[in-house]
Amino acid sequence: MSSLALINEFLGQPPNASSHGYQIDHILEFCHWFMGALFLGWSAFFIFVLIRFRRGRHPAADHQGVKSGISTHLEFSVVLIEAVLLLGFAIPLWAKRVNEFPPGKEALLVHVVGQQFSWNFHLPGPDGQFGRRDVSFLSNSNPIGLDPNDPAGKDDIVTVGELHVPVDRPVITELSSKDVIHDFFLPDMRIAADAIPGSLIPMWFTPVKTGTYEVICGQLCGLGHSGMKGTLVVDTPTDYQAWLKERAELAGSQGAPPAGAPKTENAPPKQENKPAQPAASPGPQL
Ligand SMILES: [Cu+2]
Repeated sequence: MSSLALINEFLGQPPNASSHGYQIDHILEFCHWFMGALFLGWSAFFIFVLIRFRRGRHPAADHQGVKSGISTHLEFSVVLIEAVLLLGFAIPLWAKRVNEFPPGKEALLVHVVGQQFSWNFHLPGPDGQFGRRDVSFLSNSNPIGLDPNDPAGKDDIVTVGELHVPVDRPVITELSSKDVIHDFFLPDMRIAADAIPGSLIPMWFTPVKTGTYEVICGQLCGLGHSGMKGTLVVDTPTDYQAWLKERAELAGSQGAPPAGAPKTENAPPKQENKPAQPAASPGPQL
């Protein structure tokens, strides 16, 4: 089986680094070999037909068509195998991914906000609480629109392009987008889900290998789509805690979010001015 699995590697798939990924890999292996067999079979049949029904041998068209039942049996077999793949393997695996989320306490929850053309990551910080987000607070220095007046958001960690997670712990990413539809794709984790403006879409995986992995956008989202990449760093628990501490200190020293905050804090009576802010910010929706 391991030599059969080389087909995935041959086709450029990176090694799996998640707990469920081997199941995806088995389906992919089977599909690749099956498609390879079909390609050879149909190609051979095509060449046979070209020779067998060449003009030299059949100057007049035959309107009877095929009389043998072999082609029907072959086609039925292909449909049967595909139905077993879909109903027996693909749909149950997909159902497990979308129905069986790990318990909230066990998992690490991260907000992921896509935008043209980068990924923003939002972690709750030491207090474990996410600060409120609102589109009216969006600015270049506050890319996810954190409410500067919400105490829960003071220690929140916001990073652009790089997400750290601990190994062997389930991660739930809640996906959204500020502009168009993106797709948060982690090829090494064998998982992807769309980030859609106005929706919060949960996705989960458990990284089982430490390392640095690629985050890409899986939906053609504009001219800069090919550059919409990020990094997922899977740390040991100790390294992860050290990273959290470093980021929390950074967030504490800068105050979260850095900009946007003084404007609203200094002018509480001018609440009416708030709606003017979204017009200045590039992202219309969060
Ligand atoms: Cu994108």
